[in-house]
Amino acid sequence: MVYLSKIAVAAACFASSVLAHPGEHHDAQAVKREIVARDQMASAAKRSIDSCSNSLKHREVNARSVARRANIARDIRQKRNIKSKPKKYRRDLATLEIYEAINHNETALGYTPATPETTIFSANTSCILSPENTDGPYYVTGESIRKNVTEGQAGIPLYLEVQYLDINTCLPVPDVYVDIWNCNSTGLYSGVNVTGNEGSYDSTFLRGIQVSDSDGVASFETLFPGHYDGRATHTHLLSHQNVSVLSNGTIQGGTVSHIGQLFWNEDLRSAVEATYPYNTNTQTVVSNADDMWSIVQAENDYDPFPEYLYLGDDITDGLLAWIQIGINVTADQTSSSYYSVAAVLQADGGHAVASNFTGGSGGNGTTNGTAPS
Ligand SMILES: *[C@@H]1O[C@H](CO)[C@@H](O)[C@H](O)[C@H]1NC(C)=O
Ligand SMILES: *[C@@H]1O[C@H](CO)[C@@H](O)[C@H](O)[C@H]1NC(C)=O
Ligand SMILES: *[C@@H]1O[C@H](CO)[C@@H](O)[C@H](O)[C@H]1NC(C)=O
Ligand SMILES: *[C@@H]1O[C@H](CO)[C@@H](O)[C@H](O)[C@H]1NC(C)=O
Ligand SMILES: *[C@@H]1O[C@H](CO)[C@@H](O)[C@H](O)[C@H]1NC(C)=O
Ligand SMILES: *[C@@H]1O[C@H](CO)[C@@H](O)[C@H](O)[C@H]1NC(C)=O
Ligand SMILES: *[C@@H]1O[C@H](CO)[C@@H](O)[C@H](O)[C@H]1NC(C)=O
Ligand SMILES: *[C@@H]1O[C@H](CO)[C@@H](O)[C@H](O)[C@H]1NC(C)=O
Ligand SMILES: *[C@@H]1O[C@H](CO)[C@@H](O)[C@H](O)[C@H]1NC(C)=O
Ligand SMILES: *[C@@H]1O[C@H](CO)[C@@H](O)[C@H](O)[C@H]1NC(C)=O
Ligand SMILES: CC(=O)N[C@H]1CO[C@H](CO)[C@@H](O)[C@@H]1O
Repeated sequence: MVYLSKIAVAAACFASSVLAHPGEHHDAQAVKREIVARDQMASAAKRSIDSCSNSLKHREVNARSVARRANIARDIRQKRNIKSKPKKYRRDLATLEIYEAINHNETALGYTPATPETTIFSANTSCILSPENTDGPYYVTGESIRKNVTEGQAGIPLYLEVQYLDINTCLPVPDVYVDIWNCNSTGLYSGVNVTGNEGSYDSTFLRGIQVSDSDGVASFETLFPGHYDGRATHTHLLSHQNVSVLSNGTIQGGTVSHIGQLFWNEDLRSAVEATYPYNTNTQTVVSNADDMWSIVQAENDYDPFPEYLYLGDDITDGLLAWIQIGINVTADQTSSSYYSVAAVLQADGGHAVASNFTGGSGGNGTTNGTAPS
């Protein structure tokens, strides 16, 4: 994955008198088994995607993506009246600007098989299946289809574009309903009952669903996640297919084709954490390296970090981030132990669901960046 998950989740409730997220406790043996299973799955998917990633259609999709991202960056900057130059990190801004220029000229998007791949893959991003990862103990079903999930909370605005590609064809997958959730800038999730947010089943901040378009793209206006004890900073994503859309703007039924997490590059996380109100969070910060599963899959195959662009000079101007996620459209993760539902939101509010969360991955609080053997 995509990046999604090279890292898996980690977990670990560090021994502490204050456990902000006591539900996030994992069985080490179960985790080891699941990491092996996930690696096998990812490896099959990688072979699968390698066979089509050089196809003209796939490359055209990538070219359109570059143009679309450049457009989005321009639009948001205009909307927020940001005048300073955007900064591109992890990739050189020059590359983005080249594509931004190309974007005005549709002819230039007509890449041929002779176009160098490096020109087309603007982001050093290749689409590889993102290994499945646990959805953790805080997934809530019944959330609303909405793009802007911020509910006015304070934090760094994050415009997140997620593109789903079929690992067997390398083509975009439309009509994927994507559930997103992450903790807020001070480290708490909505919709669940955790220390600091007891019984707040009715809250919905930073949760919502978007559907992918013909280019496989779903995008959210959210906030960069904060951090909490025992886990590196991350954003959860869960993709549904073949769902029914209900008249009240929620979804029902279908399959869960992918469960994953996005991790955020350390430099970026530190820059965010230096701003208010992230810097008021007293929970322990866990680096990606210390999120025990991060080194398990430190291979070139997966890059769990989204690409990102500072929309202006200052990080508080917001970020545009994007990632491609390779999915197996015929898979259904609902019977996997990675799938666990904490609560369900209904017309009369949120309700807890008896938890069957078994961990999926993570440590037991005694490990520290050490891969299970
Ligand atoms: C559009 O792009 C094509 C292909 O790169 C180029 O030949 C043409 O001159 C461009 N037209 C304009 C108006 O930029
Ligand atoms: C991809 O990354 C490599 C190594 O960081 C860099 O040399 C190369 O220029 C990058 N390519 C693009 C298209 O950004
Ligand atoms: C998202 O919604 C909040 C209010 O819930 C609003 O303050 C904010 O401006 C919206 N964001 C965008 C990008 O429209
Ligand atoms: C994060 O959520 C908690 C629980 O709802 C709330 O008390 C806190 O104010 C929120 N943080 C921000 C920055 O809104
Ligand atoms: C929230 O969790 C606490 C501690 O586990 C428990 O005592 C309380 O009953 C729970 N509240 C609700 C509304 O589920
Ligand atoms: C995709 O999912 C199907 C159904 O679960 C499975 O049979 C197949 O092996 C998977 N493909 C890959 C590449 O993982
Ligand atoms: C866990 O609970 C959810 C929601 O009740 C259920 O759909 C799923 O099948 C359960 N998973 C397992 C592995 O039992
Ligand atoms: C949406 O409609 C479904 C079906 O009637 C219902 O079960 C669910 O509680 C409703 N959700 C909300 C948030 O109103
Ligand atoms: C945590 O996991 C380690 C390694 O598997 C094990 O040796 C240790 O006994 C476990 N500790 C607890 C409290 O479960
Ligand atoms: C965690 O791992 C790092 C790097 O291996 C090591 O330097 C550090 O001492 C470890 N911390 C604990 C508490 O074991
Ligand atoms: C069972 C079922 O309806 N599967 C469909 C789910 O959606 C994909 C496309 O998103 C179809 O290819 C499947 O046939």
